Amino acid sequence: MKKTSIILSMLMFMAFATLAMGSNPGNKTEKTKVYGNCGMCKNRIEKAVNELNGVEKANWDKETKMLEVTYDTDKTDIKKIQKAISDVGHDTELYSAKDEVYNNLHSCCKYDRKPADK
Ligand SMILES: [Cu+2]
Repeated sequence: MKKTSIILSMLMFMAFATLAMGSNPGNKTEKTKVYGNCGMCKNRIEKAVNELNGVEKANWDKETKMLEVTYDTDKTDIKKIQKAISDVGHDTELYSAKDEVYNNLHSCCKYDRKPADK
C-alpha cells in the first residue's frame, strides 16, 4: 500500500516535470542564419525575437551567426520572426534590413551585409 503511493507520487512528479519543461506539442525549434557581429547584436536580435508573441526562447550565436528559436506554431511563424529581426537592422535568410536602420547601428555592429539577391 505504501509502496504504491510512493510510485504514484513519483509518476505524478515526472508528469509535472515534463509539463514544466515546456513540451508544448505546438512548439517547434528551428535554426536560421541571422547576419550580425557582436554581443550587442546578440542582445538586439534576441530581444526583437523574444518580444514576439509565441516565442519561447531565442539564442543567437555570434560565431556561427545562427539563431536557434523555439516558438509556438499556432501563434507565430519563422517569417514573422525573421521580419522582426530585419526591422531592427539585421539581415536574415528571407529579409534584408532597411539601409537607414542598418546605418544607424552602433559602429561595432556594422556587419557584412547579406549578398544582394540576384
Ligand atoms: Cu553588434
